[in-house]
Amino acid sequence: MTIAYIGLGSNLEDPAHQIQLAVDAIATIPESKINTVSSLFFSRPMGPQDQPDYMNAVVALETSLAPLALLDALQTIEKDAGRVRKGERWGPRILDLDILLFGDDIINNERLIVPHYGMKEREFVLIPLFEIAPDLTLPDDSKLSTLRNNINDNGLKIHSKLRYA
Ligand code: PH2
Ligand code: MG
Ligand code: MG
Repeated sequence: MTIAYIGLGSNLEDPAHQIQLAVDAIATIPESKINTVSSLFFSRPMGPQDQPDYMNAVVALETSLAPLALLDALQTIEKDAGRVRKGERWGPRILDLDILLFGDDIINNERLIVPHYGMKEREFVLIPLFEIAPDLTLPDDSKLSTLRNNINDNGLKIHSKLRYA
């Protein structure tokens, strides 16, 4: 069993509802069990500013799936939520599910890069992750608590709690 941390984001079609539906869907992934779910956070868009604000959260999932099998499951959930991939970098999306960490694995292939390349610079990842795993150390030996203490919160705030089984 490995603990995978998954970042959830949405800024279209009732983002808070999309994130709750995504947590419900993640709970049905085979060979896996949700360990912890962060609060639901309101966040300002990174990237183009002419897009709606986001909701973000992080889920800790205990899984015996291989990383690419987990990625397949997450991409199926994104698709079922109605996500259409438009070219725009950092553009608006109904649902984004990113594998942030997969245990201490370092993964580099055409489909998947773990740890997530942007996670150390993103308050909407570090702060929810710190909420559920304050003692975490990343595969490069950096401490999450240090990263969290040095990040600007950019107006990030707790919106509500998420339900999970
Ligand atoms: N995701 C992006 C682009 N910008 N901004 C916020 N606040 N939250 C996100 O999850 C996010 C973003 C692309 O993945
Ligand atoms: Mg993303
Ligand atoms: Mg993504």
